[in-house]
Parts: sequence; structure tokens; C-alpha cells
Amino acid sequence: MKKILVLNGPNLNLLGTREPAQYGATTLPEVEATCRDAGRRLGYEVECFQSNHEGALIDKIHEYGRLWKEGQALGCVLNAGAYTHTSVALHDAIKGVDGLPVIECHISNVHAREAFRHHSYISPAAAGIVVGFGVAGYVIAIEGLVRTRDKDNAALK
Ligand code: CA2
Repeated sequence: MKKILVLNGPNLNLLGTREPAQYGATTLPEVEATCRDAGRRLGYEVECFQSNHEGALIDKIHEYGRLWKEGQALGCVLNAGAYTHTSVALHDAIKGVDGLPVIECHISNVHAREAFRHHSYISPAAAGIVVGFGVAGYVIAIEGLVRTRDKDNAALK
């Protein structure tokens, strides 16, 4: 079964425990379970990984770049958290793996928030962007990935 990576960056391990007005009340383990279920329904194994460390996120993108080249992965859903707005290294990692489709995902509508959240280093390297749908955005991103990269998927209407 091909794999989809759901990759979460810094502080997203705190989901559901603080700032519910901004990020909702659902915890990261709950979001990850929902993503795994969505993947299974579409015929994919979803692997979930969260790290507060930029290098660990980069290593995971490299790993999936290799899996994608071997035909073992469909793509990646990435919420890079605050690294979205700071990380040239994550931009370079996505460009560097050359091929792996990465869907950028944000729980909140970053464009309706502080000006420093309006710029993303991920967006120019992303295959698509899902913003402002709450944690439902992760499943929307998974479905978008499958709809665009696996158009004949029998589970899609
Ligand atoms: O809206 C998003 O998904 C963000 O990527 C979340 C980041 C933020 O820096 C981006 O601008 C937008 C922050 C993630 C921190 O998550 C927390 C969750 C609960 C409590 C505290 C932080």
C-alpha cells in the first residue's frame, strides 16, 4: 500500500490543549487518527510525524522524496507551523527532493492574522495549499492529493 505523510511542525503537539479559539479543541493524536482513517478509506497508509525540530522535519521530507521516487509514496501534507514563515531550509528540502508533491496546510486562516504570517516559504514549493478550514483541512489536503495525483482512485466520486 502506498504511503502519504502527514507532517506537523513546532508546537502542533499542543493542539487541543491550548488556544482552542485559534486552533480548536481536537488533539494531535485525534487529528492523526482521522488522517489515518481517511487514508485507509482511499487505499493509502498514512504515516504521521510531528517534530519541534527543523532538521527532523527536513529528514522526513528527504525520506519521502526517496519513497516517492521508488513509487512507494503519493505525497505529503505539511503543516510547518511557525517554520512556514521563517524556514528557507524547509523550502530548499521540498525543492531538493524534486517531485514529491507537498500540500501546505494551515488550521487557521493565516492571511486574516498578523502580517508576519502572510508570507510562506513553503507556498512557492508546494503543489497545493489548504488554509483556514480548521483541522478538517488535513483530510481536505489528503483528498486533494489523491484527487490530483491518483485521479482514477475507485474510492473517489
Ligand atoms: O494555522 C496553522 O496551522 C499554523 O501553521 C499554526 C502555527 C502558526 O505559527 C502558523 O502561523 C499557522 C502555530 C502552531 C502552534 O500550535 C499551537 C496549538 C495549540 C496551542 C498552542 C500552539
